[in-house]
Formats: sequence, C-alpha cells, structure tokens
Amino acid sequence: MARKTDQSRKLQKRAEQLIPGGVNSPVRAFRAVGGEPLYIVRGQGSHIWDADGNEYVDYVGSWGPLILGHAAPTVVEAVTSAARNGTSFGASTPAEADLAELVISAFPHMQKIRFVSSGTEAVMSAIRLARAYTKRKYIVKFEGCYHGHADALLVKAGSGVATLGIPGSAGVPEEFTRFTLALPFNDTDALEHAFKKFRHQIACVIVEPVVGNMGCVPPARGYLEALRAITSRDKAILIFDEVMTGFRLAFGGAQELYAIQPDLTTMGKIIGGGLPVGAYGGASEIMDLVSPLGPMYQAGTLSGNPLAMAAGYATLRYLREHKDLYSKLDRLTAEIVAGVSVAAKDAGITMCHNRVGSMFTWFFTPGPVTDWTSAAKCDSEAFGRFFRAMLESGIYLPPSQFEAAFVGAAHTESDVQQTIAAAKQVFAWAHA
Ligand code: KE4
Repeated sequence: MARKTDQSRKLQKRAEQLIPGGVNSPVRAFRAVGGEPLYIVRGQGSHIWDADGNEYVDYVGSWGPLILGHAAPTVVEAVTSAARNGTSFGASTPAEADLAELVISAFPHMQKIRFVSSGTEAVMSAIRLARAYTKRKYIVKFEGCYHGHADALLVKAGSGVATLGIPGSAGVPEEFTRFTLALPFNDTDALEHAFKKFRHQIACVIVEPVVGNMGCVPPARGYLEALRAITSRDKAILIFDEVMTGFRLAFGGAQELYAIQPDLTTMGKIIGGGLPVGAYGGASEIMDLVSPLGPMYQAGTLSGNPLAMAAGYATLRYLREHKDLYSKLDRLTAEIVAGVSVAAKDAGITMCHNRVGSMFTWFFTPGPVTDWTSAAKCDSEAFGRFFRAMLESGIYLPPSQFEAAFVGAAHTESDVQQTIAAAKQVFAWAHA
C-alpha cells in the first residue's frame, strides 16, 4: 500500500511560498532523487517519523551529527538543563573550555581550538588562518570534496590539473576563486605538479581525509602520507576537514584511523550533538594568530553557545566512555552493506560500494569509485529509483547518490534485517 504523503505535500506547498525551494538546505528538496521531500516531526533512536505518520529507519542521522541516534537521553537531558539557565549570553561560559578540553584530547596535534556555528564557518576560518600564517594566497582542494559554501571553495569540479578555480556558483566573482586550485582526489602526481607550478605559493591543502561528499571515497593507500609529505616539504598547511569524519570513524577521527597528523583540523556535526557547532584547531603557534590574540579576525554571536556546548559535550563524553562503540558500528555497517550488495548482485543490479567504519555509499556503477571522475559515472537515475523504492519500504537513505550514509549507536539488528529485506524486494521489482 503506497505511503501516505498528503501532509508532507501540504507542508511543502506552504514552505515553498516562504523559503527558496521550501528548504533551508538544497539537498533536502529531493531534487537529486525525485519524489516529494519529507517533513519530519519526530526522531527516536534510529527511527524518524514524517508528518503523515510514516516511520523510517534513518541512515542520514542529520548528515552525520547523530551518532548516538535521535533524542539520545544524555543529550536531551544536557540541553534541557542548560536551557533552564538561559540560552545564550554573548559572554564566556565554563562549558566552552569543557568541550574544548574534550575535543583537544582526541587530536594530538591540537593545542587550541575556536568554536563557530557551522562547518562552513570552521573551514572558511581555517583557510583564512592558513593564509595569515603562511602569508601565501593559493589554496588546494579536491574535486568531489565539499567543505561548506564559502566563496573560495565553490569551484567547478573537473577544472583540470592545477588550473585555477572556475566559480561553481552564481554570485561568486572569478576573482574570488582565482587562487583556488581544484585537483583530482587520490592523484599524487597532480598534487606534485601543482606544488611544482606554485612552489612556495600554496597556503594550504584542504581535504576530506575520507571523502563523504562524492559518496564515501576512502584515500588510496599512501595518499594521505603523500599529502602530508608534500605539504611539509613546501611548508604549506595541511587541513583535514573532519567535519564529517571527526568522532565518526574513531574517537580521534580519520587522523587516528590513518595515523596522519595535519596542521589544522576543522570539525562540526558530531561535536555539536545535533546542535549548530563548528570548530577549527591546531598548534598554538598557528592558532595564536586568531583575534583577539593575533591579526587574523574571526567572530560569531552564537559561537560557543551554551546549549550547543552541552549537546556536544554529552555526545563526546559518551563516545569517550564507550570507545567499543566504534567496532560495533563497523560490524553492523559491514553487515548492512554486504547484505544489500549481495541482494543487488543476485538481482543482476550493477552496483558497487565504499565503506569506512559507519560511513558508506552504494554506487550505481560497476566501479571502483576512487575519485570524482569515477563517481560521476554513476547512474543517478537508478540511484533515484532505489532511493524512492527504499523510502516506500520505510528505509530513509541520503537523498543523493553523492552523499554518505551513516549508522549510529541506536541502529539495531532488526534495522539491519529490515533494510536487507527491503532491498531484496526493491531489486526484485527492478526486474519485475
Ligand atoms: P555545514 O556548514 O553544513 O555545517 O558544514 C559544511 C561541511 C564542511 N565539511 C564537510 C566535510 C561537510 O560534509 C560539510 C557539510 N556536509 C553536508 C552533507 N554532505 C551537509 C548537508 C547539507 O548541506 O544540507
């Protein structure tokens, strides 16, 4: 029996009159997968409910923050009690240093951190800081990686090796991306070439150490080591954008998993436990350039907001005290990914997958998917059909082929079985 959607449809109609596309972030409009956007009214553990009362197993988890699941008691309690004392003061509170201490304890290279209110803010600040520290202008990013919507990072994908960035969004003057080099991910030669062409002129290289934003794409063996060696040799800053991977892949993020130390780390998502938090951190020698100590300006009305600090602290404290969770998530995610992949193979569906810990993506292409060029070969139409059919079966996947899905502490064995059974049914339809 088809899922009821008239409440969500009504809400979307109203929202479209007031908010562009009816959404406050483009991916929520389901343009990449077709069908009507969901209006969620409640989340509990690994499940969410929409305005029509449909229930879903949730593999988006608010795009990563909810590693403890929806309405985790420890987080709800922390936010509620913080709110009773006021929601924001625009002055310092003890909670900021509490969370700072906890985050810094997870990243050996980090001595100081600055909290902001989103991953975008964290990244734009870290890039400004890298330019201030090195007094250089050029920055390197990788095609298929997303680091938020700051102008300098909105460059067209596929702009070729070491050619200057072409704006990837309206409203970004070409002058704002002319110092941005967009290189292919997992391609050490391209990086060497760029550093030869722009020797001692590159302020920083920013990378998602495990990419989530072209779908999940892990670094090739030795690639992160090469990034580290090449940037150190040229005295450029290496920024690990761990907004998605921080506290996701391990308590110490991708840099713990791959044993690589960047110079700056940007964070978000999980460190806010579902409330708006971003952060950037590194050695004091670099961070002490940040205002009011140094000449690099950055500020924010709600930076270090008490409720967000409380939610982040409750989340990270739980993770610190339950580090065995990471191996549980690894096993559960492996089971889900394998189960669906086998179902696809049995049904003759062309699909491959990438997974690192509790982050994964099923790609509708023979694969392997190792960079943007191979990711872009995916049959997004087929992914859209898969997404919509799984939604009908009560499974909510990220509404885009080029996003990562997440498993959290609240996912259960029965979620796994429900997901695999749904996929078997969906693939059978595909061949009906
Ligand atoms: P925010 O400004 O959205 O908090 O963070 C930007 C950002 C920075 N770095 C990485 C690695 C990120 O993944 C993100 C944001 N991730 C997307 C999902 N892939 C957010 C979802 C959305 O845009 O609605």
